[in-house]
Amino acid sequence: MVQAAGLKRNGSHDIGPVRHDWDRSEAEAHYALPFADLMFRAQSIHRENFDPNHVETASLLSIKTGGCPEDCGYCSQSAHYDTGLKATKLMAQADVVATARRARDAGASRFCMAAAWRNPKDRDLDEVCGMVSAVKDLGMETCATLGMLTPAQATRLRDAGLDFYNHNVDTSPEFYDKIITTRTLQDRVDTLARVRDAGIKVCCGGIVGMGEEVEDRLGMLVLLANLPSHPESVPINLWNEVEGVPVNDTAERPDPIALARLVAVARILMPQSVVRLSAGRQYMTDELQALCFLAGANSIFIGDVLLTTKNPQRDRDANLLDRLGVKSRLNQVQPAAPQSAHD
Ligand code: SAM
Ligand code: DTB
Ligand code: SF4
Repeated sequence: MVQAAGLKRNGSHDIGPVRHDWDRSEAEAHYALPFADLMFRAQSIHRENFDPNHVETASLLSIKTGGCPEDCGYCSQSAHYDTGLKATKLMAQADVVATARRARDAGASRFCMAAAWRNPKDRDLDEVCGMVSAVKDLGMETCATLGMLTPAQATRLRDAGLDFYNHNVDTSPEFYDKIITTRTLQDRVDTLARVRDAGIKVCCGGIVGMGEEVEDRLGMLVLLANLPSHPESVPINLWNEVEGVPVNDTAERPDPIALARLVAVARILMPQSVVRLSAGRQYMTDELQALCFLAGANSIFIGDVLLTTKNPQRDRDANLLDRLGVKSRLNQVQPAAPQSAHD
């Protein structure tokens, strides 16, 4: 068996440099460690790089919903499937800014604007750049996810004040073709390079629970960790059920312990990246979320909806973070009802 790099017999470890040459067998070796050793290693690395008692809070808005020409087999917004979702036009800037302000006042520090496009048309980008600048003026970090970008479009978004661009690899190279056929993994990697070259921070992760094997989940993490720079944000989505999409035929929700192990491996492979527990927290118990925070997750989406699917209610999140003694903007703006840590 491959030795999990840097782990000493007593469970302590040497924290090496940030690496971009991970082998899948190393990820597998970490994943297979006794749970206590894996969690200790991940938590130690987490503490070297982050405040272990802080969780970032981001908020999402679908600024253009549905009717998407891509065939992502998990997505409610693809025009290829009958999901019952009504397609809408691009929202007006004033409505987007009003939503961002409410999200900020409810405790979000980052606002992510998502559009169901294969790629933005230049006239749409004019509109989105206006939204980005206006949301930035609210004092929030800005993020957008609009599909594939040209270099010139990435530069325009940066000039408008975009801090992050979300574009996911979604799954392992081996499983990718079973889920999406209308754009290749290489197309995605090319967009990520354009975003990076424009000086925008990268948010890139994927989905688990679509019927992939553990090796695919680890393959996805290795793919992310071996990009020329680690994404600053790594969203790990648990597939949120959607009627009418092909993933329904293969989906299998991961064992909760497997999910905590995966988060720990993400933390070890990408020690300085913010790891976000993204979609699918609605299916997670408080205890599993706590384990994932221990494993190194340090960001969540807040708000009752993500784009088209459900997210835990704000009060539940505020209460959970409060019971864990986690500091976040969520607790600062409206503290959860007091509850003893010993209840
Ligand atoms: N259309 C753009 C794109 O695909 O790049 C941006 C929006 S898309 C909804 C962003 C990401 O959300 C996807 O890449 C996928 O990882 C995630 N996602 C979409 N539907 C999901 C679902 N039902 N459950 C979990 N994650 C999902
Ligand atoms: C990401 O990785 N997760 C977010 C964000 N990037 C854009 C999207 C989750 C979407 C969940 C399905 C939905 O609500 O439609
Ligand atoms: Fe379109 Fe994005 Fe959904 Fe794929 S994930 S169908 S690109 S909105």
